Amino acid sequence: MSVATESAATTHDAHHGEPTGLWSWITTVDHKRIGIMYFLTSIFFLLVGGLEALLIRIQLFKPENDFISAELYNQLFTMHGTTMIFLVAMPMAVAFFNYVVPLQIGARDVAFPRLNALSYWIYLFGGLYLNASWFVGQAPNTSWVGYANLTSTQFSPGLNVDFWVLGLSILGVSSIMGGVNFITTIINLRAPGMKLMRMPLFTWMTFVTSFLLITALPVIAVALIMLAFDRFFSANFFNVAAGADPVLWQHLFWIFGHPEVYILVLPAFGVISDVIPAFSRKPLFGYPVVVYAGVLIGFIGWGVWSHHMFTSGMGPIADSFFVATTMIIAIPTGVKIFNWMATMWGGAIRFTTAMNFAVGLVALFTVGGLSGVMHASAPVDLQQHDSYFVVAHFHYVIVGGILLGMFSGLYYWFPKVTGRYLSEKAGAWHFWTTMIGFNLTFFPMHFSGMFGMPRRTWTYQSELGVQLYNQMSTVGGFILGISTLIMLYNVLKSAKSGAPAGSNAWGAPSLEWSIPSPPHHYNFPALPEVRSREPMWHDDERAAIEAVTLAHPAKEPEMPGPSFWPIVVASGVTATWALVMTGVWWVPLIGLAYTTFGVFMWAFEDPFKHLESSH
Ligand code: HEM
Ligand SMILES: [Cu+2]
Repeated sequence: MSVATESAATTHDAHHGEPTGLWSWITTVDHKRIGIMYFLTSIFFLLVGGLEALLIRIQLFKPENDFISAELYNQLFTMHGTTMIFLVAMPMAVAFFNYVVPLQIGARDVAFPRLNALSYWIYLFGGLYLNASWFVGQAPNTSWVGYANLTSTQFSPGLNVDFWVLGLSILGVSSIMGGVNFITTIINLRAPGMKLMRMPLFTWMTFVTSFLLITALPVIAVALIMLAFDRFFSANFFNVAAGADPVLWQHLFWIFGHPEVYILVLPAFGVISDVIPAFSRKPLFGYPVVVYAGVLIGFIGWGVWSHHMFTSGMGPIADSFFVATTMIIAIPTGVKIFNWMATMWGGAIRFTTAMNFAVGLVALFTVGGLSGVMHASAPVDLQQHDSYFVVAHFHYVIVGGILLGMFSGLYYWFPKVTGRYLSEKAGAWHFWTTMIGFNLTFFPMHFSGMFGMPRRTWTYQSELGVQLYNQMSTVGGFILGISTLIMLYNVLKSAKSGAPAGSNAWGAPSLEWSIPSPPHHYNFPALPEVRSREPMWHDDERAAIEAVTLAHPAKEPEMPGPSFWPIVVASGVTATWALVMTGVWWVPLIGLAYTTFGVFMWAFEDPFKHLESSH
């Protein structure tokens, strides 16, 4: 396709026919806008969780410090972990699902646009509710895994655990609905010729992750409801005095919790499986193997949960079984790492910031993977469990593996979203401060852990000899904080004044690069026909596709109208759970009635009705 047509298409006002203003965002059902809102909200919570981490790090800067109280410390690490997992890492991936997946498969939106909006608003309200606990001075304080029977009313009489149980219950609703939406979208809304085995890897990993979402989240939902019954209605699911087994909670939590780590990491793997080929100018090496490895991880992820419980006394048979499955799951993961490296091998590599973050992920995730295989061995884990060694391990996989993947995706897709590139110069600063800050924070934790520093402990004695390691971690933490500010600056500045990007900003192979940047609100004027895995890399196929995707339709495709009801129902769902807190059985029914009203109005609303806009 000629350059002239391309620039003509990109200078065309992409927002034509699309209302602007606050109300249009509140009522939007456009997957692209919802994706942007998910992203910005998750960045907000990243700042909150990061601030909590820095307070923790200040406290641990020197032995026997009393910068913050022990009680506040408990709240800080609990909210830090809970925030980073449920309000940052998961929704940031969902931001990319939202923005990118429909564009990659040639769809105009997700299968259920209003449900999609509902997922977002529940996420926002659930996150705000959880953090409202700070304002009454009773933030959750029993760690992000909330082990029984610390969470019983006997040991946690305050509102802290109530906020946690109810907040996570609210958030789970959002995730499960998101999973349903993306499974349906990917099965039903692919453009002609977009066979499953032609889908970009990011869409594939979204698909696998969505199945994990709809299967794993219900497990924790059940556990949370049982805990809520214990707390609010004096049930005895986890009450040892009444004959309960507190280890039951650990099983339920980790049957959810381990698949959860793959819910977190598979989307990041998907991102870099698209980014590495794009910047190596080579198709992904062993595409089917990477797909199957992802699917396999999804399955085996269900059989390893008790590696979190080696110290709970399960006995040698159970221990051996979970040692074996845990080592087995390292295989498909290792396979992916080799495929990424083989993709780069002999390629014409361009080290853009997106590519740097992708390669950084491969390096750091490998470190975290290796320390993971170390404590996959039960006797070794007896030494490492609940020490800072484990904190080092999971930050290498979570920050090194997940957050870096999200940043790679940010630099990669930002030109599609805004029509402008992020600054590569600020990007280089962001990347290198992240790498330096991250390794300085978390590598020394391997040592402080091995020398006996327990995790989730307010302070330590100088005799332990871990002060230097802790000081390194604290300095590194602040460098990491600065790197986040650099990213924020880059995003805000480049959104306004970054270099303009064409429809295919990087010369990348997949379908999202065939439409203008930013896309029209209807994405595709007509559906293109896909004939291969890298449609934009085959000249004749690309020409045929762009003839469709860059064309100006005589009449714009009709899109679902905006709706006010998702935000109403979301506030209702949140209020219903939150009102359980009152402990009076009929009070939540008020929230339920309000929710029911919203659901009815939603059901009878004409989905294609166009609200009068300010436009
Ligand atoms: C995306 C980024 C991050 C994620 C997903 C994340 C996740 C987590 C999780 C799940 C925990 C466990 C909480 C618990 O023990 O209940 C944790 C603990 C911790 N995190 Fe992070 N974290 C992130 C970034 C950071 C940063 C930037 C720092 C330091 C500057 C940090 C420092 C810590 C510390 C010190 C603990 C241990 C608290 C304790 O148990 O004493 N984290 N993190
Ligand atoms: Cu696990």
